[in-house]
Amino acid sequence: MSYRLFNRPGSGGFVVEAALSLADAPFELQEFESKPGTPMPESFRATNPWGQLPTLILPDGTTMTEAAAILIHLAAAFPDKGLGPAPGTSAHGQFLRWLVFASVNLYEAVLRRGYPFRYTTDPDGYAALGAAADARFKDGLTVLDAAVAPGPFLLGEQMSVADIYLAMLFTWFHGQIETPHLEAMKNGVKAHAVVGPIWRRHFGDR
Ligand SMILES: N[C@@H](CCC(=O)N[C@@H](CS)C(=O)NCC(=O)O)C(=O)O
Repeated sequence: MSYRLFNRPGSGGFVVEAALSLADAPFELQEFESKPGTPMPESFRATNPWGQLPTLILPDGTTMTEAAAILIHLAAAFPDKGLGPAPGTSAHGQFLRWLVFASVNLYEAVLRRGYPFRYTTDPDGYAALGAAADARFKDGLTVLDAAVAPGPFLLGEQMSVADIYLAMLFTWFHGQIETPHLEAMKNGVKAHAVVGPIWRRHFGDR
């Protein structure tokens, strides 16, 4: 029985693809060609009523959405693969804390910039909304940089799927920022033997 992952190159399913690969889980990838930052076709709502990627169909046919939730699930489903710390430990508390922080603050800021028409009915407000989203994203990255210190990864020496998620979000930021710990963490993710090739397929040398 295999997982089925819906995504498109450069979109949030990158981290799910990386997690499935680290878990050695069999999966089938269904990739859309549309560009990140553009809405999915309405017909995709038959698969995910919220119309977003990543969408993961589990081997038993259950549908999962929300990248952070999928990562938490996969880490629990493959406890021997080192995707995340053991549930109940304080490291796991940090793992959950920063995954959720990044999901509700950083990912959401990316969406405010990319899909402003969902956040205001006033087209004249798009530019201001995007600028405020970028500022919020930058503030979030600054907070995360301190959380990752001293590194090299969020939880120390051991990379988890939270690092891959944070590195993906960090890469989506187009502004200028000094976040040396996030930079080092991202380089560690890119250098990983399994994750590196997947990264390059999605993000090239970014
Ligand atoms: N809250 C969702 C956000 C997912 C999301 O926004 N995905 C983007 C791709 S990176 C998407 O599907 N965009 C198309 C759309 O929103 O119509 C998550 O954390 O997984």
